[in-house]
Amino acid sequence: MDTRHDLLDVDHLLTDEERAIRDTARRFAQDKLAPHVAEWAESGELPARDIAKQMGGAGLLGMHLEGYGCAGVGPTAYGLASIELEAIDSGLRSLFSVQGSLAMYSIHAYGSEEQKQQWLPGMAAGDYVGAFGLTEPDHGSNPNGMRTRAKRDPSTGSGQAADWVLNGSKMWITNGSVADVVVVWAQTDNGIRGFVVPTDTPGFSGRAIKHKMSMRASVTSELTFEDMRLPASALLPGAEGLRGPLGALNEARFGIVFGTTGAARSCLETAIEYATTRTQFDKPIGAFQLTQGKLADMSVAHGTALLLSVHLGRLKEAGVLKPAQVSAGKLNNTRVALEIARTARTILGANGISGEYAVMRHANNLESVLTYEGTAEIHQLTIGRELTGLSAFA
Ligand code: TGC
Ligand code: FAD
Repeated sequence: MDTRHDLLDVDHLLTDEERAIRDTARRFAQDKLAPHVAEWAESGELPARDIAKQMGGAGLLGMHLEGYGCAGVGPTAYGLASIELEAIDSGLRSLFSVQGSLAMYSIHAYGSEEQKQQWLPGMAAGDYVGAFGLTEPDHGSNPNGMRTRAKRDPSTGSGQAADWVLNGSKMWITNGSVADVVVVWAQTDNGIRGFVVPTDTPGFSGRAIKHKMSMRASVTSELTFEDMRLPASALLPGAEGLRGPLGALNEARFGIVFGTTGAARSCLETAIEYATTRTQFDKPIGAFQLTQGKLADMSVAHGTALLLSVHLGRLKEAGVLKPAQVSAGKLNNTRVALEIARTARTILGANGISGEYAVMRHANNLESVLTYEGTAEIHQLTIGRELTGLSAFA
């Protein structure tokens, strides 16, 4: 156990199998992603399809799902893999989360047997890239108001289930413009429903959003659907209402609880290394009490965030994890990671803003993580509702 990276010995709480999965994910992340990530972030160009293929080959995509080519590992092991990816870059963990926990989970949990057979093995292998379209330009925190609409087409021949016609747009969709398949949430005459949409369907278009100052090593897109005809079999039969997308979000938010501690760990490691090698006033800056105070606070905050993650992992394994507890983990650990990244930035002085170190990239990414998968305020309100029984959303 290395107290520099795990002060509280959270490693002690893991099983041998979980440590082995964590070590495999770490090797993959260090060997295949770390050498290239600064260049991807600098250029704003991510070879997402190639990376998905590599993640699939390493058994990471949909690793927490059972069957259909997925490994079926436990929640904590899945969380540990999220940490190793986010220690490299939140954008790479996003690719993994959206594929496994949003797109694949939705098909796995709500799909027909035919949909599962058609998509999941290829998505697990990384041959197909998936995306999840909930947010719209005018509806982010309140997806209930979404305008994307799926209507039954009355002209469909008699005796067969009616086709659907999809119109609308989605915004800020991770993997969207490089995806093979998007799980799209839309209003129907019977409330919000999910559709499995192959991106080669006529009427689909995707555009990558440029000029991002955060999540530069991630593909983020605007998607448009114009009179897209989908067969009746595109509907996810098992999801009705907002419960469908929120159930998938619960899975992805759980991964973020762990993942953000990876970004925090990376910043802490960099800050310790820098503080022990950078000299000012004839001393390593790590010998100044103010620097040690920062490092101590960062390490305690990282350790307690990691402990919280493993605790929530154990609750999930026991089948008793509540959405408000996931909100508590996402809210706390994202804030903690952002604070650690900002403090690490100060320890590195001017070097803190350089792309040669990862801390500013992590800090900028974590600003997105604070907003996506439910903003910090939405998670505060979710916890507030749990505590008071009163909804303050609207
Ligand atoms: P509300 O009445 O609370 O719930 C509607 C129905 O959903 C059920 N439910 C949940 N089910 C599973 N997990 C959860 N976490 C759930 N939360 C609620 C609930 O039981 C209810 O079911 P039923 O059967 O009774 O109808 O809904 P509301 O309208 O009050 O809205 C609540 C609110 C504001 C919290 C919700 O709209 C929300 O979470 N908004 C935030 C939207 C959001 O998170 N968007 C994320 C888009 S995807 C993304 O950001 C991907 S980023 C890329 C990456 O992951 O890396
Ligand atoms: P808004 O909802 O407009 O919120 C703006 C501000 O108002 C926030 O501070 C918010 O907390 C606050 N606010 C809103 N309502 C309330 C309230 N009731 N009480 C108090 N404060 C409130 N979405 C997807 O569907 N799929 C994806 O793959 C995806 N990937 C993303 C990737 C990135 C890099 C980013 C940045 C976003 C992504 N999103 C994705 C969208 C993300 O989920 C939304 O940005 C998020 O849900 C917030 O929506 P909004 O940006 O429209 O903000």
